[in-house]
Formats: sequence, structure tokens, C-alpha cells
Amino acid sequence: MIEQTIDFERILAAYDVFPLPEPRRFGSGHINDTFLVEAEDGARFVLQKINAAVFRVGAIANNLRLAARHLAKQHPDYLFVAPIPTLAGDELMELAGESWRLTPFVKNSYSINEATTPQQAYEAARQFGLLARNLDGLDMSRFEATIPDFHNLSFRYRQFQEALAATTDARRSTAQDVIEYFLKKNEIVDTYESLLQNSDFPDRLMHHDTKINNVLLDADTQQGLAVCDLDTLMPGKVISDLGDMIRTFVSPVSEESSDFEKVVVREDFYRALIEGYLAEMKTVLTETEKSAIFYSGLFLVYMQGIRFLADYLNDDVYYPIQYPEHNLDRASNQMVLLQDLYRKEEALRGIIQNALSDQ
Ligand code: GN1
Ligand code: MG
Repeated sequence: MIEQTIDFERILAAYDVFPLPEPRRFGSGHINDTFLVEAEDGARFVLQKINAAVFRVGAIANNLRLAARHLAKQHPDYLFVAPIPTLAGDELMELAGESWRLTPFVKNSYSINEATTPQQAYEAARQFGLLARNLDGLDMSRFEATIPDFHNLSFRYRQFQEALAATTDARRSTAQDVIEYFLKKNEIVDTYESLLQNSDFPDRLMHHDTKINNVLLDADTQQGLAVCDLDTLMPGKVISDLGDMIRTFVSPVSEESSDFEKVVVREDFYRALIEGYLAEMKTVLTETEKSAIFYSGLFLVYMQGIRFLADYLNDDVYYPIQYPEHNLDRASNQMVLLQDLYRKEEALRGIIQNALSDQ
């Protein structure tokens, strides 16, 4: 990738922050450009350029402002990593048609791309549960979709079908087995559509990107400190957050691995994440939401699988790739994970049942 020159000094001057040395790229997000800023006085920040082709930038600012206000009032001890306003009081710094955002770097925190102990899965899930619990009951009519239809599985399935119709014969045939598998499993879309009809399946403010690397852990105690990457904080369904945790916490290797034999559901990590989330959310969830916990893993792994696959069929226009079949490998990785969820369904449902009945 060719780095364009970024006028960091000018952007950061809007915050009265003076970088030293040059900010460097940070983290492993796909969509925004993220930099770590070290300031003259030793303070550290995370600076991000928001991808305006993907996000409704104004909606992000609106949602974070509303959430931050509510949390400051109702849960003053909760660590919400909200954007720092510019000296002019804006949530975003606009320069040359681009939107920049600065957040504090949480002291002594780190993040991981794969969970290596069940305790990490517990701590991370608990952080996402705590966020959802602290935001429970907020009037959602003032929140906006930062990406319309982001986790609308019917919409994602249509995009997949469109990509399939429009792709080249070469890509269609290279991806044939994976395409067939995802088409065959479209019962997951039917279940989604029937869940949406259920009046006991409410909208909630969800994080919508609960990957393990979006949790900050304490470097000394390994306990969860906070969650980050709040661009998709918007109304949605609990299966989004639960599902993306299952998708990214339970396998010893991440979605980036093409060592497919290593893509498996570790039951002890699954248990830890369910227990961590329910430690905060058990008293909040409705009966229908509780009954959809196992389904949430199928839902999100399937959706991410067809998103990667559709992008491969569309010639890789969305997810950055490092080699030609990267998106196909990511889709295969999700397929293998989905197969293992089905294979272990009975045991996993037992884990959920136990966690729900524990006092
Ligand atoms: C994207 O940008 P990042 O890495 O936080 C994507 C998520 C996917 C994820 C897969 C806005 O998240 O939905 O789960 O990649 N975000 C957007 O790694 O599309
Ligand atoms: Mg993200």
C-alpha cells in the first residue's frame, strides 16, 4: 500500500497534542486507518481516520455522544473510551474531506488477536456484557445506524447471491465447495427471519464488532478494562455481540489462519465466554434471547463467511487482502468453524443450559 502523506501535526494541533515521534500504524482493523500517537508530555492516544465510504460518520458521533452522556450520568465509574473533543468542541477533526478521531490510549492496556486462556475469554465477554448492561433501557429512537443493514442477514445473503451471479467463472469454480456449503446452510437465514418476527426479541444498543482484539486487558492483572472500536455501536440484536464473540474467542487460531485443521471450537473457551457474558446480562436478557444463544454463533459465523466469500467473488473490493485468495481462505476458515459448531451442538447447548441455570 502506498502511504499518502498525512499531516499529523496539523490534525493533532486541533487537540493541542504535539506528536513525538511520528505516529505509527497500530492494531489490526480492516476498515479504518489507526495510528498510535505519543505526545511530548508522554501521553498516548489512538488516532483514527474513519472510512467515510463505509460509515455514516455523523451517526457515529451522534451515537457516541448519546452513549457517553448516559454512561457518565448513570454509571460514572464505567470506563468508556469516548472520543476526545477538539479544542473547538467537535467530536471529529475534518481535514481535506477526511474525518479524524482521537481517543486516549488506556494506560497499561493491551489487546490480543486470539484468546490463549479461558480466563481471557471470560474477561473479554464480561466487558461486552457490561457495556450492554450499562446501556440497557436507553431510548433507542435517537440512535442512528452507522452502517445501514450492517448485521441484517437477509441483506447479506442477497449480497452474496448477487456476487455469485456477477462473478467470473474462474472465481466461481475456485470457490465452488465453499459456495455450495454456504448455500446449503441457508436455513440459518430462515431462522434469523423468524426470530425477527418475535416480539420478545428486542432491539438493544450493541457493539457489533466484538472481536477479541476489541477488548482492552490490564497488563498486570489480565482483567478486562474496557472495550474499544465503537464505530458500530448502534441498535441491533443480542445475537450480533454474542455471535461475534463465539466467532472470535473459541478457536485457537483467528479468521486469518489458513491452517484449517486448527480451526476448532474449544469447549472450555466457549463456556468461559458464555459465563462471562451472562455474569452481566443474565438478568437482562429475555427468554427468546436466551433461547437464541447457541444460534448466535451460527448466525455470525455464517454471516462473516458469506461476507468474505462475496468479497472474494466481487474481486476483493472491501476487505484488504495480502494475497490473491485471502478472502476465499477467510471464508473457508469460517466454514470450518461453522461445521465444528454444528458438530459440537449438543455439548454447547448443555454448556449454555448450565450457565443459565447456575445461580
Ligand atoms: C471489519 O475493521 P474491523 O477489522 O474492526 C468489519 C467487521 C468484521 C471484521 C472481520 C465495518 O472489522 O464487521 O467482523 O472486519 N467491520 C466493518 O475481521 O465492516
Ligand atoms: Mg471495527
